[in-house]
Amino acid sequence: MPAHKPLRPANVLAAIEYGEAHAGLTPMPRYYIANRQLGGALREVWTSTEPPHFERHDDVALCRTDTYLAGFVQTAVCKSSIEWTSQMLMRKVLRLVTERGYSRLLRFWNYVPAINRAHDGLEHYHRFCIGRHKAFIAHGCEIARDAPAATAVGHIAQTLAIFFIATNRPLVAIENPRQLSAYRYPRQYGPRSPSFARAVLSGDPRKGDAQLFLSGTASIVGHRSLHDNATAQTEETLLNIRVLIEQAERQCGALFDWNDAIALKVYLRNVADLARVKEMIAAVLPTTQTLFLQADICRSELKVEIEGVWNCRSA
Ligand code: 3EB
Repeated sequence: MPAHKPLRPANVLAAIEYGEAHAGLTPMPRYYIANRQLGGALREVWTSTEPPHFERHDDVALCRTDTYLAGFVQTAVCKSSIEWTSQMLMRKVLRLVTERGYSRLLRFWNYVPAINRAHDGLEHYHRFCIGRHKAFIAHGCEIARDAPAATAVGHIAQTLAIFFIATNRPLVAIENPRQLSAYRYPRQYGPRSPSFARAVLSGDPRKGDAQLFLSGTASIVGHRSLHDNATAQTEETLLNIRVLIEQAERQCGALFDWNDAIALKVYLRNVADLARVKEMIAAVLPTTQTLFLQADICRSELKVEIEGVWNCRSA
């Protein structure tokens, strides 16, 4: 939401600021990601109808409600330790959410330093994927059932930063029929496949109270990246998103209106693509708050990635 809008602090779980922290004495937990916000001054604000309680566990900042546990943690990594650090940090988060009774993984954002750079012949992103996968397996996760919706993009700071939301309510994982599930990607994309679901539904669609959390979605069909320019990639990505939402409707007996997007976040590799991509998104979702962020995307040929949260319609 725009930084100038008044907030009801009692219901704010977390506010995430990008680029530079906004001035102001807002009494809420603020997290900070150094990646530049493009053409706007929005902050990402997570709210709940339930009152939040704030805690710390070591270096993990936590906010819990009756239903959700959200948290933020970051740690310095050197290039030879990305795999190990990812595994340790992820294990810590998984243990923590389970110990507190919020064992269902809803949404993870992973900011990986120098994500496209390689160390000893293996890209940092692939090292992150190995560490994450080991942590999920060690925790007893069945990837196809338990993996959260996620985003993994480049962090311009030298830390691995993870923001997560877990819950004690059942979740439904949704896959995209146009895309091979990421956890089934062939080995050409790295020794361990990325552990995430294309989308996760939280809540009860029959009561008209449910939200669909879309993972970062890119111009991938099957397992291949398509198109070399941001315009065509955005077109393909929007189609992927439409198909994914339709799949969620079929699978969950839920109804989603395309225009009920609560918020979108768009990651752009190249600032030069901002105007065109912004225009394309405004053309299809004119009233949705959209935050544009400069970020490297996990495959070096990808120029754009889009994520969002959709509200379910009452039946
Ligand atoms: C893709 O579909 C694009 O590794 O957590 C998107 C969302 C992507 C999440 C992750 C990766 C991740 O494979 C990349």
